[in-house]
Amino acid sequence: MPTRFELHGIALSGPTYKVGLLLTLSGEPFDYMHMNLRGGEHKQPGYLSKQRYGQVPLLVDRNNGRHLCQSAAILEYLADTLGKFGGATLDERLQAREWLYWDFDRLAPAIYRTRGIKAGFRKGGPEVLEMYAAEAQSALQVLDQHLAGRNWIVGEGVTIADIDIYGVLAYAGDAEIDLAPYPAVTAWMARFEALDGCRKPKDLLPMESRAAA
Ligand SMILES: N[C@@H](CCC(=O)N[C@@H](CS)C(=O)NCC(=O)O)C(=O)O
Repeated sequence: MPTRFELHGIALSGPTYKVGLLLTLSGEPFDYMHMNLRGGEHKQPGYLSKQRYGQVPLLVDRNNGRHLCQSAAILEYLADTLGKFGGATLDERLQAREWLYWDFDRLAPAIYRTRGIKAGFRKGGPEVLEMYAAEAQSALQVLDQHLAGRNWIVGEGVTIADIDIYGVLAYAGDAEIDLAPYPAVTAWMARFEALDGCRKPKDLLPMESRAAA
């Protein structure tokens, strides 16, 4: 039987990492297709017909031919279809979704874009870096207060909220954002990293295409 999932992305992409992380934590094998972004592969009509935004990641579910875009929406889809990490109740599910929206509004831009500037992928001078540092700080304060006295972001178990937000904070070091002032966040990250199947970005996605083992 062919592998169910096909993930298109690049190893350096945080949003691609999040999707690979959920699949890996679920023990779900996937074929990985490296995209040549420098060569503009993601802007070719064939790819655009599956990923309208011309971005990575793209997840293909071969069981039903669906093409899924936007990492947060993909996490929700996988939680639904695999019956994992979606939250134990409707309220938990709604809260997890709230955190996904919050992440892409408040946390991810500051961390991912600072990382991009530091790595030379994005342009940005000291004022921009200062703005993102302040945004990251304010988002991290919210998260730290929320996590104080809790093991996971929502309810009693790991949900897509944890996977999504870990998938951003895994790059805090690259962005040179110090997490030491946020002890509840660092304790939660250590708990997350101890999960079976958890891999750091550099250990999860290869620099080339790879068929599922
Ligand atoms: N909101 C999107 C963001 C995806 C994204 O920013 N992808 C980047 C790589 S990390 C990309 O494809 N950049 C190329 C482009 O936008 O042309 C998601 O979460 O999937």
